[in-house]
Amino acid sequence: MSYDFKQIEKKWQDRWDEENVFAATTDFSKPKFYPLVEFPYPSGQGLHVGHPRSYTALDIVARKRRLEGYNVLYPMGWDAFGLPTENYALKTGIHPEIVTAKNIAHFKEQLKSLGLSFDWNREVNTTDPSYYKWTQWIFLQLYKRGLAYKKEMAVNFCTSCKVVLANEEVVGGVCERCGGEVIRQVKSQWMLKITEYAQRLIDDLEEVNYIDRVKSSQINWIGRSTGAEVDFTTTAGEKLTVYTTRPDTLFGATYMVLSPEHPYIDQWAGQITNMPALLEYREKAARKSDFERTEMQKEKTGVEIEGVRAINPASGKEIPIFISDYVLMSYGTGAIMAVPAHDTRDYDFAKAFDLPIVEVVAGGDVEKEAFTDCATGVMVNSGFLDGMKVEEAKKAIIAWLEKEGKGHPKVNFKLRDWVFSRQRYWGEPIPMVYCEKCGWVPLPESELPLKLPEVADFHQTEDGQSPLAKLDDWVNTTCPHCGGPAKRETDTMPQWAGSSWYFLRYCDPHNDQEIASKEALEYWLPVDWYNGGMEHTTLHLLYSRFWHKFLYDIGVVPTKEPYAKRTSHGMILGENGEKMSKSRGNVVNPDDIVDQYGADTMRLYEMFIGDFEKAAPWSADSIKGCSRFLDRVWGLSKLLIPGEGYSKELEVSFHKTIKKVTEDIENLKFNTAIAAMMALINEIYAKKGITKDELHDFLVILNPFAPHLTEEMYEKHGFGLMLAKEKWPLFDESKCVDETVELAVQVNGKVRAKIVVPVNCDKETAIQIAKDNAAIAEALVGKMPIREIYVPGRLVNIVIK
Ligand code: ANZ
Ligand code: ZN
Repeated sequence: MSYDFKQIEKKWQDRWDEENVFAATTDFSKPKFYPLVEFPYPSGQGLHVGHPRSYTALDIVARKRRLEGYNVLYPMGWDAFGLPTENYALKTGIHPEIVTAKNIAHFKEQLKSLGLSFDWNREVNTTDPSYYKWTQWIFLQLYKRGLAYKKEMAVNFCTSCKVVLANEEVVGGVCERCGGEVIRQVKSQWMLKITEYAQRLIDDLEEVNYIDRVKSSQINWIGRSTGAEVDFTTTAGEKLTVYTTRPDTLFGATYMVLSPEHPYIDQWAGQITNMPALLEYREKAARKSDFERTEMQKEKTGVEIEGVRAINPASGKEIPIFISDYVLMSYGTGAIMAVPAHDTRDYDFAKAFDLPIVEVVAGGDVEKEAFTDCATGVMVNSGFLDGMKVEEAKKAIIAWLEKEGKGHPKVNFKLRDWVFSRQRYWGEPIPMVYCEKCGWVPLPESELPLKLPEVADFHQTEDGQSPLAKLDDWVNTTCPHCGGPAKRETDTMPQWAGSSWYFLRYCDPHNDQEIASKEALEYWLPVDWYNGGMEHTTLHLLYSRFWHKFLYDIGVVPTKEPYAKRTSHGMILGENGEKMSKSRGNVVNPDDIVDQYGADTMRLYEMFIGDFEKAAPWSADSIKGCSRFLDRVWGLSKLLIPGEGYSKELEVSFHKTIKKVTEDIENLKFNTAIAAMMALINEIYAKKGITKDELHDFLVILNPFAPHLTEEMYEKHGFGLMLAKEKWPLFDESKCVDETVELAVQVNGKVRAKIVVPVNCDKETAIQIAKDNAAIAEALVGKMPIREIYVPGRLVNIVIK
């Protein structure tokens, strides 16, 4: 029997809205729970089936915690600045603000149709000036403490679109939009000093409960390495400093390599005799991405610097210096000592340029390949290091370098400072002005928000500046410091800005004096449980942890870490097991599912689809199974029998199922929680009866998964005003074990053994347990059972010939 989900779901969504049922209260004496899901980018495509996987999961947790008596803040908002909307504006001329409002309205309607229990009173929108006022305010605080600075940086420039591209718009080295060639162009950019927080971003992971794969990808991204800086003298006079993780191999350094952008090349122009060749190579290297440049497999290229040589501080030997694109200016010192015997890239380069390869760690075969193993080798050809193991030699050489004043230990991080400028329109204006006399001057906080001005044309200028640069009236302003003429910054912030602190705003979203009140932040922080995609594990998670730590340092927030717990859901794939995409034609629209089966089925299905943390293919059959299950729940009304409490037959099953659902929800095992409820309903149907109390508790535990149907049945049976205000049922651990009974086992009517089985044991199981008994097994050897009799609670009789 099907139920009328269309009517029921609409009715309850309206009721929840009207009565503000899911609003977090400001009663800070209650225990709190703050679950968070990543707020979406309101794209033109609308919601996809991946969004509800995360949103429903934490909705289930949120709903359960409310029933357990917590004050729950489950908020939602819009991460609405960014490229797709801007690109749409470029194509159609429609203002991003209009498109954003329309997309948000659509998303919101879709989310509401899923019955998600968000507190809509706290909705935030990163493109709203009352919101980005605070994004700009945080930027000013960073600037005032020296954590925002301007720097010449290489950016991606599409030679055919003539625009500056974000890294994510460069796919496989070409422009994502036109496939045109992308080159690196140097521009002055705002940078944020996240590197200052690198060590703390690693250390404080100890304090939080992140799933392992998230934790380790944060650590890898930050990329801490330990080694030494070593000074080489040069025939040009200046010393050349390198960073190495293998100072033990110093005696094996047979040449050096500078990054093609290294400033020494220009500095040494007087001594260098092949400058044109070097500059030509530098020009070519500028066209490649860092990724291409450092690829292991790629053929090594370079040019020797003629006229200047270096001296190895350990061996005293004079060695050549090259430039090559496999050395990056952005890491270490932009220069390396090359040890071809023990580094693969140096090895390939030495082979290509016919350079000496000197083995300094014995144990490999350097005729064939670089020997990179540090654990087993022993030092050779290395003077006072000979005979030592690698780790020992590292210590000895660093001590020697320090004594000689030629080097010191050094820790480096792969993490780079955050390029914070975009030459784009649809972002937060950076609240800075440039004055010829005073330099960069921050806008006074009283002038925030600095609103994004209207423009007629969303294209960048010919020279790749933001469209804001065309607004002379807006650009030309007065210096807040000296009152003289000044120009506004025309770069805007990256999309990552607004999402770096949004969880703070939810705590007190209408506050126009501060980010949020101290009391609200004290009460709600940290976020108790944050779920989101693995694709946001590095950038978003790291950026928001960085901002949070900064805000902690300046006394704005009370916790060191923003999120106490971080989990991540697997992707939902198409029925064919491939990623859903328009081009594959396997995209499922959540609206269609809600329309055909209802939101409760959609929710239940997305939670039943498989292990929450793993990718799972869509399955139309499995949706039907979930829909049938809910029909059977609806049918329970017809099975009501008189009686109070749990019936004797179902008591253990109820306690067990409540325990399982209670615990599984907390452990992201939504699929097994649902399976347990499905098993319980089978038992109820088999028994053909359910008491009112049993029905009541069944509805409560199913409610977080299928909130509409359960509310309707709850009302229909007069249990109370609203299930959302109920109490989560408790289970009794001691009643979670099956009651057992002893059976006599006879063979041809004669008792041969006694066995213990569960009270409600079925025939098949009882016979199996009997046959597994040693005495019975022996009696049956070589015999043929012709009849098996089971009298529940009393005996099993096996008749043999
Ligand atoms: C000598 C050496 C010998 C190295 C050896 C390695 C093995 P991680 O672990 O990533 O920090 N390196 C240093 N700066 C570089 C740059 N700007 N561009 C490219 N490579 C650079 O790696 C540090 C190692 O990468 C350094 O240690 C250096 O090579 C190289 F048997 O120095 B090594
Ligand atoms: Zn000035």
